[in-house]
Amino acid sequence: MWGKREDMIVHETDPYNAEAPRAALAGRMLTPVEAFYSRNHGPIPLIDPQAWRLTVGGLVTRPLELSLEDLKSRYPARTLTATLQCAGNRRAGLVQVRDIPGEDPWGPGAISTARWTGISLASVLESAGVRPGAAHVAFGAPDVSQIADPPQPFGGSISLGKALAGEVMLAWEMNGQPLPAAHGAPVRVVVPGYIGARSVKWVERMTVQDQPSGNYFQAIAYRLLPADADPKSAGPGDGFSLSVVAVNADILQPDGHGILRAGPTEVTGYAYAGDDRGIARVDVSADGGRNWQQAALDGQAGPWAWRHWRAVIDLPAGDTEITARAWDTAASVQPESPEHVWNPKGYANNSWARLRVTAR
Ligand SMILES: Nc1nc2c(c(=O)[nH]1)N[C@H]1C(S)=C(S)[C@@H](COP(=O)(O)O)O[C@H]1N2
Ligand SMILES: [Mo]
Repeated sequence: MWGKREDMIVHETDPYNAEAPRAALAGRMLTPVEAFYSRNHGPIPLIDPQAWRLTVGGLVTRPLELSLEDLKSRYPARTLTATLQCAGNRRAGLVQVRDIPGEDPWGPGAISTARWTGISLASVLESAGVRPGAAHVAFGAPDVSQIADPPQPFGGSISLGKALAGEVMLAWEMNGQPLPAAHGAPVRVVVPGYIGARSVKWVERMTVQDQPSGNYFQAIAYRLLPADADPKSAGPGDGFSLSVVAVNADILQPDGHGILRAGPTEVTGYAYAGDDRGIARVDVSADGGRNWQQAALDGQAGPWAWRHWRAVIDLPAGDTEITARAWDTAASVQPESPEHVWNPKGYANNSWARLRVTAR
């Protein structure tokens, strides 16, 4: 379905929501498009690239209407490797603490990395001329979500400061291929370092404004509520808005299936931190965090990409819980327990990676 691997873990078919199994992400700096997670709140639209237009309005001196050809011919093209992580990545760990009705129990695969080709959003904003009073850039898409209350097209916004930082892109290619429908064809926003929800797919409207977007997925969903809040009655402005991704990591290999051989065992995984944070260190433990050893970090595919890591542990016979935790360059470390970060919508679980394995 949608050009994905047969072994994708499909949480929903309509709308399509799927992540790759751990093994499909292991050891790959770039995620093949067929393994890249897909997160949708409504039906995937099929858009004629010839007919597609992007309007730029709001607090600008020159409102624009741009075709795909305009984007390609008027602005300098660029390519950037960036990781996208859904705010719901690793929600399954929170669900084990307490049920989270109405949200998919994503495993560690709601994160993927691609080489994105397109243009810098800043160059479009520059050509439109941002007027005084502007503080946010809102994005609108055509996919109408029945999950929203009331049902509405998907949208969101980022601060003007982030929008003008060079890394935010309007992209039409991933990994050298035109964007497939499931990833936003013909053009999507890519906001490196922020939760995936801000990387609006099939973008057709950009509005420069003095406030964040009033869209359901900015004003109500993708906000972190206190643990005792009722998500069904949450209104605009409750909790706080999610944007920058906190330090996170998970284990990709072993993958928890089958029986391993006791003895030296290679453990690999990913670590990621948003915005100007990098991964400084990853620790791995085979005894619940009493003793840690440092993993080796694989090469870095640029400042906006995840970091893969590997360590060889001495795996005892029997059942073991392997744990891992990453530190970022600001010395933030992942919290030990999902109980500490549990929230009613199940966002931003960055507690220690934990994987149960059996060895003989
Ligand atoms: N128009 C639109 N854009 C969207 C979404 C959506 O449902 N509709 N989902 C968002 C969310 S929550 C995430 S995590 C990313 C996922 O991007 P992907 O499907 O390319 O992995 O797209 C974001 N952009
Ligand atoms: Mo997401």
